Amino acid sequence: PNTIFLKDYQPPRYLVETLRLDFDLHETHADVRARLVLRLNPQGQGPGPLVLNGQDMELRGLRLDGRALNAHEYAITGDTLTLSEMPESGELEIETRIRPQENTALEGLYQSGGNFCTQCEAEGFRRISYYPDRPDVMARFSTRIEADKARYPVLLSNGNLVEAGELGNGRHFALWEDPFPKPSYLFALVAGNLAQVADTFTTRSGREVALHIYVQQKNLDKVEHAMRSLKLAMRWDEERFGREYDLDIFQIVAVDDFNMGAMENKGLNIFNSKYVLAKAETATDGDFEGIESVIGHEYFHNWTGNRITCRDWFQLSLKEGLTVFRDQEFSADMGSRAVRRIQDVRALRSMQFAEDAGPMAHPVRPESYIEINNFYTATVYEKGAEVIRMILTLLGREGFRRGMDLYFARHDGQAVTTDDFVTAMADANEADFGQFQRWYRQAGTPEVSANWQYDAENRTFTLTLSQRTPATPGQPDKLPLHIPIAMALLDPSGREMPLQLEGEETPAGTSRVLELREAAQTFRFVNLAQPPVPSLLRGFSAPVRLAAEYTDQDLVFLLAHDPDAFCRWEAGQQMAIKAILSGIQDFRAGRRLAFNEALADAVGRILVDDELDPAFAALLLALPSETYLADLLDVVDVEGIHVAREFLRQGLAMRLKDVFLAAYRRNSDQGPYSLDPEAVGRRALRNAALSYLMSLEEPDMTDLALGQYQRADNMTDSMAALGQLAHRDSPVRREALDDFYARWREDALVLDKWFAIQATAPLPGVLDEVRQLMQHPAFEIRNPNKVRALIGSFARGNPTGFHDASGEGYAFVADQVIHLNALNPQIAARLLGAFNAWRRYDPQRRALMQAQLERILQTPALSPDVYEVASKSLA
Ligand code: BAL
Ligand code: ZN
Repeated sequence: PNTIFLKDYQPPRYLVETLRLDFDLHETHADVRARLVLRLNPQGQGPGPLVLNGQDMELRGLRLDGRALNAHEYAITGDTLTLSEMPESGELEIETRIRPQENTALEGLYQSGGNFCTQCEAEGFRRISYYPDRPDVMARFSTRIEADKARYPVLLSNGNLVEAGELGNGRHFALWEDPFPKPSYLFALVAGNLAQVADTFTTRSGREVALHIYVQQKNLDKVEHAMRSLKLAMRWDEERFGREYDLDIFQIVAVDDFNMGAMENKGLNIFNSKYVLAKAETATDGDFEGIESVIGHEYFHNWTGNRITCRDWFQLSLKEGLTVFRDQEFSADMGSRAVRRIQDVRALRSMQFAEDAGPMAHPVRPESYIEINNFYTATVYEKGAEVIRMILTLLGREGFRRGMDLYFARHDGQAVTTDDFVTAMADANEADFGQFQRWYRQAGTPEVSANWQYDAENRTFTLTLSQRTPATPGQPDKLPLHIPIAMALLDPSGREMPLQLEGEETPAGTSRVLELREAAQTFRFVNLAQPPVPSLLRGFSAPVRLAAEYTDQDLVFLLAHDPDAFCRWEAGQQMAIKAILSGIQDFRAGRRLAFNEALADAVGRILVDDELDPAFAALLLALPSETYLADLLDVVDVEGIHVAREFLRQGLAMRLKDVFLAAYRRNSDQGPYSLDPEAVGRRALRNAALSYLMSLEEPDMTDLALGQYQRADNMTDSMAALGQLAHRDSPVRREALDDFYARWREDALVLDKWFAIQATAPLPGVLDEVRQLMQHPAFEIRNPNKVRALIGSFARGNPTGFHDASGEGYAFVADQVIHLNALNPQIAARLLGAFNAWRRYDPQRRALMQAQLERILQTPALSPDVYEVASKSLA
């Protein structure tokens, strides 16, 4: 397979002004006619051959300005069609036949649940028609769809419906026109038997927009939350960023078979049904939050992604990092900002930090790829969002808005680069982001060290910050980054002290952002009558690993007093990490594990603190994930991490059983189910308490969980209880799982939870259960949600199962990767990512994982997706 390099970028030779698509949909195939009005790109390389992309299709007609082309006038090689002679302008008509019914890769046009739908990002359009399938070719599309009316009563595409009608012989048609030029990756088509929920939204300039959400008839009662989220997102983008919706209609279609979460096609978003369908009985609070954020995310793409798109796929973070940042801000404004921030940091640390430390590490703007599908990563998305957030931190809210306004004004209708984005930010603020641009180019998670001294005599506090970014594949040496470190100094009562740097005449506020630009820098604060405790990296102001010289007392103090919620939470995490790491050492040395009593005091105080937001309290109680702990060790100790973490949980539960029980009960009498943040927080806190209580492995605690499971009127409480019962070897385990299945056997999304809960059980024999579940009638290997729920959860969410010393977990997952390679390469490559950290394990596990990677690499007909991940892992 070929490697594509950013440095080889060339503007397109020809542009497409308009594209007319005619689809004739049948039961065994689809016929597609494309008419492209082409003209020479004045910014291109001048006249020459026209190269179009196309894959898995049969060419049935090719005409230029009405004349059928002879065989010697074009050539099809591999996945391209080349016209040797192309005039400066002309109309090219291409007829192709494709087979959506046989498309298991779920890219291009395919079928899901008997309906037709599309997924074109990144390079799926080339499976629909020959076309310059690259984001810098933006055309005005019109799409006519013809199909059997009884089977496919709903016919949708991008833009506005301009005509529809009957055709006799049971067929009908619809014609859609999208007035906004767009790249092919934003094309969408849906034809199916779907029910509609309709609403309207009035934009701030008074235009009425029709909002239509399409789902299967049986799911009509699960759409309300998605519709509400959409309207909130539309209002929020007007208020926060001045962005108004631009078409008369906005449509969302939910499909069950989807590789990603959702897709932002212009005016016709297609969603994985997981991110649309919810009601209290079937969806957890986390699902509701996920829907709000993904609905927002796809809607926000209308401006950051669609109106302004990427020049090439190396610029993916231009739209994804920015849009994740926007959806994070949206969710923060809809609920608790502090809670959302901590959740985002947890996700970043457990996924992106691991990616940055592994063989697939790449910059936010990669320099090369084999398969672009492999670069829809936590680095491009979540680290990309952190980079945007740092710009906000450096410029302040108003300056950031000025930069966004200039970006929209300058680049609307264009396909641009991350450099263009940063330049707009800099220009609007007369700021220098030259060094900052390294964040886009350098891979790896920077390590920032902080140490300090208080000089009582001179009343000064000297803070030294230094930075270093570890080597990553292809990037041995790194330059210093421009890192915003938000900070404050706390007096012994926890109040922020006035901050005056040496050389400043007066103090400037009580919290500020230090700009670390050098490898090491010293900041001296003056006029401090008492020794402060520094509060550093407030709000997680940069995506770095901070090593700060805190004593145990400092951490206790910060956990109790820091006004910054992130730093407060982080102090608790650091205490837990210290305790677990020391437990791992004991475990390795064959010693009895020692319990740190200071932690029990701290947790006890959290549990009785009535002032705390319960959602925040629940986050404080959540122990660092096994994945994040693994990331902190030089050599991952699978058993040690699990044992030490459970020892801490059980130790806390033993010492604080009554307090946990009281917190459980206090947060139980909630009255009728509600989704307001207070009620969500109370459920989170009570279920956190339950997880500690269950670690006691006492029969009355099992009864508590069973009672909760039986009485629950909502999926959050039901799943929390079932998870506890299913993850312990209790006599009621099987009974509860069977009961859950019997109750939800008709609901595919709920069954995904049932699969995942079993796949993540830290119990012996789990792999056999997973194998059996693959034979279950509700399991379907062609459905990505099922693969993620069962196999993905085992590979990534069950460290003791996947890394079982026998190596059977590895062999099993490798078998599935090989099987999926032929069906759905994107999903296969994602699953294979579970092996990425193989070099960080003990020699036995390392050898076992390496052998599986080699076996995969030797598989015949390996997709570029799987080839890239396997070969880079072994490199
Ligand atoms: N553009 C792919 C799906 C998403 O990030 O919205
Ligand atoms: Zn996106």
